[in-house]
Parts: sequence; structure tokens; C-alpha cells
Amino acid sequence: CDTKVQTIDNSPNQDIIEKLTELMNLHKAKVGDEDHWRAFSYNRSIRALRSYPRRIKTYEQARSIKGVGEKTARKIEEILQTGDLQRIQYENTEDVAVTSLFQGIYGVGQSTALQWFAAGCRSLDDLRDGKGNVKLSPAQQIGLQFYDDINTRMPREEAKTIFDLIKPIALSLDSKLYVEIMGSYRRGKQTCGDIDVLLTRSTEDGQTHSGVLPRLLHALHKAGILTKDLAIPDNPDDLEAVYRGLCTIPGSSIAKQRRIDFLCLPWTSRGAALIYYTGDDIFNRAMRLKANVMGYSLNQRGLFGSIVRDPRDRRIKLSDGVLVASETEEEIFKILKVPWQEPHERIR
Ligand code: DCP
Ligand code: MG
Ligand code: MN
Repeated sequence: CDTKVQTIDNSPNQDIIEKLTELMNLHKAKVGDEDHWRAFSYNRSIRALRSYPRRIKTYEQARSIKGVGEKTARKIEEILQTGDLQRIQYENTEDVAVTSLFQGIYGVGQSTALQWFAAGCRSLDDLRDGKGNVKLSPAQQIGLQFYDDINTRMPREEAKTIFDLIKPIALSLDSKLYVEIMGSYRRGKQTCGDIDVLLTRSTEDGQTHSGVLPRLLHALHKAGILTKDLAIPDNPDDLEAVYRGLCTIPGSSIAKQRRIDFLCLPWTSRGAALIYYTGDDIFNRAMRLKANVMGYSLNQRGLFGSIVRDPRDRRIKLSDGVLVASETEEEIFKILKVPWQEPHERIR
């Protein structure tokens, strides 16, 4: 099975898939058990439609596809006849708009957003005023304070400018560090939501990068590059420490606050880490799925084999398995029989 991990949408039923996805996302944004099951059922139909090779023309044809139920087939019929889906307007209620606004705050997920909605908050100002007695964590308060900055993507040139300030500071602490930008930047995107920095270090001289992250963070704060901490590592000596914060171009009065992540992993995991943190997330999901189908398990640490799974639920792993590959991206692609894809090709 020498198939390229293809995630680009080119279904003959793309318009139908898009409308159903819109409706699915509205149900996902709500709390009810009913909504949960509706979203689940649309998800199954959408997946069935994605692999259906011909243009659907009738209700009967839609109904004949495995995974498409009666109600979804009626909606497909409506899309075919009117080009639209009334139910989208009907489900697009205030709670959806408000909770999606709240989820733009760093550290706020769906359940928190819904709690705040239930407490009577409808705007960011309501949260600032503490309406309904809602309390924000320190990280959420920073997320609220810099809401607009954090929700604006930066030009890739700005990510480069900031990274080019960071890299020499990191190398001045330890010249053997491996410091590279991952994420959308490595994929060549013109804009970046944040800056993802992978940190590791060769161990051939018997040393590691353990403990370097706190020293780097201190130096970057001192240089005015880091401005706010959102999540600092519990154990600073951890080879897998993760930091999340805000950064900016120092000395500029117009520069925005940008999100930055520092992601550390052991040197031996660098290939798997490159794949994982380069993404995108949809590409990663396709790679993990391919690995699972072949009896492996893939994560940011490596590709693992001999996984023992629970026969009652194949999603549950009973053992971590043995490491098969992790040092280079190429060997992982090769073992998974996925033809090499350059970072800019790893897109949905
Ligand atoms: N990642 C993933 N699954 C997640 C989150 C992240 O596989 N749920 C991986 C793939 C991402 C990478 O980590 O490409 C970096 O995560 P980001 O959230 O920073 O995403 P991107 O850098 O791809 O996009 P953006 O420009 O929005 O930051
Ligand atoms: Mg990113
Ligand atoms: Mn990130």
C-alpha cells in the first residue's frame, strides 16, 4: 500500500461536504447529548461522502451510501435542490457565537466557554467586569488582555525576525543546541498563528539540553523578546519541557504580542519531533492512522512497534511497544511506506 498521505479535498461532492461540515461544527459547539450524537453522525456521513467517487444527484443515491442515514440524505437532497441548508441558520444561535468568541481566549476550551455563557456573560467586556462572578486564571487574563493580538496571524517575515533574534541567544548558552522553527513556518505558510521552536541537543559528548530552557527563557525576558508567560514547565530539567508564552520585537512601539511555544525533546526523538511539530495536524492524523493500520503507533517521540491492543477496544494500548524509528523523518516515512513529502506539501 504505497499511498501518498493525501488530505487535500477534491471530492465531486465538495459543496455538500462543506455544508454538512458547517452544520456538524454548530452541533459540536453545543452541550446537549443530542447535539453530540448529531455531530458524530454527520461526521460519519461526511467521511463516507469523502470517499464516494461520483457526484450525488438524488436522495436515493445518497441513501444508498453506507454511513449516510435517512436524515442526512434529506439534507443532501435539500442542498442539491436549493444550494443551501436551512438548518444551519436555525442552529446558529447566540450560544455558538459567544462560546466561539470566548474560545479565542488562550486557555479557554468549550466547557469553560459554555460555563461562562451559562453564568450570563455575552461579551469580552462582561468577562473583564467579572459578570456572573466568573474568574479567569492568570493565563486566561493575559489571553483576554491581548485578545486581538493573539487572534491575528503574523506575516512569516515577522516570525523570522523574532526567531533570528532568539537563535543566537540560544546558541550563546550552548553552541551545540539544535534550535529550529516548526509549525506553519516550516511548511512555508505566508502567515503564522504562532512561533513553534523545537529545542534539542546532540548527546555525542555526553551532555544534553536538560536545564537550558529556563536559562534561555531568562535571557529572552531580559532581552525584551519574551513579554508574558502562559505555561512554564513543571520540571525545568525535563528533556521534554514545554513552554508557552508571548513575545514581541523588542524596542518597537507598534509591534504586536505574538504567541510562541518552546518544545523540547530528547535528541534521539528529533525525527519524530520534526514530523509532529511540522504538522499540519490533519497530515499528522493521516500519518498516525497509517501507522496504526500497519500495527505501529506514532507520536512526537517516535514510531513504535509490537503494540498490544485491547481486543475489546482497539484504541486502547496495553503496552507502549518497542521503538522502531525516531531519529530521522526519512526513516519514519520509509517504514510507513509513505513517499517523502517536503514540509510545504504536508497540508490538508
Ligand atoms: N499539532 C498536532 N495536533 C494538535 C496540535 C498541534 O498535530 N492538536 C502539531 C501539528 C502542528 C504543530 O503541532 O502543525 C504546531 O501546532 P500549531 O498549533 O502551532 O499549528 P501550526 O503551526 O500548524 O499553525 P499556526 O500557524 O496556526 O500556528
Ligand atoms: Mg504554529
Ligand atoms: Mn504552536
